[in-house]
Amino acid sequence: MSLLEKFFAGDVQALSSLITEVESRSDGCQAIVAAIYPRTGRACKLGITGPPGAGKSSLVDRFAGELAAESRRVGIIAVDPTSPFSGGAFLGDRVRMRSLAGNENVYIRSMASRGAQGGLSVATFDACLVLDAFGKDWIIMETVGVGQIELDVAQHADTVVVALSPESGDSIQASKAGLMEIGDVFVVNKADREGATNLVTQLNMTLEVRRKNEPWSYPVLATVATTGQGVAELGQAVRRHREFLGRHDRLAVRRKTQLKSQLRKILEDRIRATVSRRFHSDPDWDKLADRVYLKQETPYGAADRILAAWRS
Ligand SMILES: Nc1nc2c(ncn2[C@@H]2O[C@H](COP(=O)(O)OP(=O)(O)OP(=O)(O)O)[C@@H](O)[C@H]2O)c(=O)[nH]1
Ligand SMILES: [Mg+2]
Repeated sequence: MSLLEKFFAGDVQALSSLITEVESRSDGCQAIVAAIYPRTGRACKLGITGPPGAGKSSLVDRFAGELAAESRRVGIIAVDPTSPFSGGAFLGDRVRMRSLAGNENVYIRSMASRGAQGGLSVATFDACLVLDAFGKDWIIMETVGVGQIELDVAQHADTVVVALSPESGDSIQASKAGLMEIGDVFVVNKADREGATNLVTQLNMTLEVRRKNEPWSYPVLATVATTGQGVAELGQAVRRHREFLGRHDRLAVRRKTQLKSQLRKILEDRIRATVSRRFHSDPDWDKLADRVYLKQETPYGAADRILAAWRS
């Protein structure tokens, strides 16, 4: 049986291998996506992001556990900003989802962002396609809300949950990182700690403008991931957002916007690859550099000529 046949037969090893392929951006990537693409689009995609240590993994652990108990099949991608490329199903320290270990309805995969640059966003998108085609009902992506790449990944989701905690000025961090703009549902986790009620109030105030201008309620929930308090309500809020998207075609609009940005990234990747390939192999570059050095041409003029030569 070929790898793809095994994959379609539900083989988890094959699932892992395909994700490894798309993560490495190997030449086989394109063929994989072509083979699975018609079977994608069914899964609910949830992104969860927030400052380091807010309790994202603990929340995912609980939420995914509830879904799995309802016989929902769940795929989790944890984007780990610290660990080097692992290539396998290695789980970084940041993925604390102990209760899910061994749960046959749940597949957890860690993807490293260090060294991946812009490719990570494209790779995670493809990894979601793989999980979707495998038959996962829910795909959950956890990212630390620190940089543009992580925000891009979170925005592949149909619903974005922003998780904060009352510690270390999380609300300030959230607005700096642009998290307030990308969230659909907000969570103040560690509600057992001092300052949680304050943070809920602050968030509600910040969200007032968005609530006025848009037809969604942008709920703010308090949770204690370690005990599970509030996690059922979080699940309800996520489902309500899903229903909201289902009305008036909003889900399709959102996904098309995501596809446009995916297309753009693929094009940028390809153009970057073309430039670096030609830069190393094209002898004309040396001649051009000579001309520019001798003031026979400006760098811009040379660049224009190169582009024109490529086009023809
Ligand atoms: N007191 C308290 N501690 C919590 C709560 N939720 C999580 N924690 C603890 O906070 C720490 C971080 O939790 P994680 O779930 O790993 O947080 P995270 O946001 O996934 O962390 P990173 O992925 O490293 O950014 C762990 O020690 C948890 O046990 C909570 O509601 N209350
Ligand atoms: Mg985590």
